[in-house]
Amino acid sequence: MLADATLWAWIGALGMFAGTIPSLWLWYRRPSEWEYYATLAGVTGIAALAYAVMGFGAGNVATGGGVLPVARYVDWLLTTPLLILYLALLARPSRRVIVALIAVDVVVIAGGTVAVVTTGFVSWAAFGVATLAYVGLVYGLLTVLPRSAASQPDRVRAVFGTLRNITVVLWTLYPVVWLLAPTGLGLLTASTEMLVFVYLDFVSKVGFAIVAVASADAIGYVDTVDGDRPAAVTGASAPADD
Ligand code: RET
Repeated sequence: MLADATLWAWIGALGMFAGTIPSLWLWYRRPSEWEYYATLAGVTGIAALAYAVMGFGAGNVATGGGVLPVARYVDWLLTTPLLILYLALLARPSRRVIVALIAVDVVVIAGGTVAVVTTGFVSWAAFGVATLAYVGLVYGLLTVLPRSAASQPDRVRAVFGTLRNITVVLWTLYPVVWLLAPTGLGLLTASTEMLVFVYLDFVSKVGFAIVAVASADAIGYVDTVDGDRPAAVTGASAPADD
């Protein structure tokens, strides 16, 4: 069982590493659009590291509620905000909206973490809080971000729509897998859970990055909120600049 989970982790690490190369390449070729490619490279690069840690069998912490794969939850905590940030770099909402979406996302992942390390009522309550936060996040992705994206040119709106849909559909499978896995109802084994999460992570990160890179022409059309020069030129107006 453990050997299987380790194998899947290494497959994940290799896949994520390979999936980082196109973003690094564009970062190098188009330095003026660096925030976009750095965000994408961060998503897959962090995941490659996290899977390598899991491949070495490190980072599993035994807790009262069960084993917490720290690398996985740290990965999610860092990369899900980056994926949201990429959507925001296309839709260009206000900074407040970006902060709110990322804050809600952190509640989702933190709630999931608490649910893993606790048992009984506390665990299910944490799962409930995380799920409610997730519903709020989906609302933001389906209604708030598109309102900002509406003022973007057609090409930007189309790419935003595709990436946003990939995100909403795939992310929604995570709590389902979590529920079926040993963390929830225990209908899946730990190695099947690992396999399914590697697959989901791969499509939601590398799939996202490949669609983003293949549609990178759209970046040239993005209108920033507080000015009509590209963020890479004004610097100050770019949400990624903190
Ligand atoms: C948990 C359990 C608690 C309830 C919910 C969850 C949602 C997790 C999500 C994770 C997404 C991860 C991604 C990783 C890599 O790209 C924490 C499983 C709602 C949405 C996209």
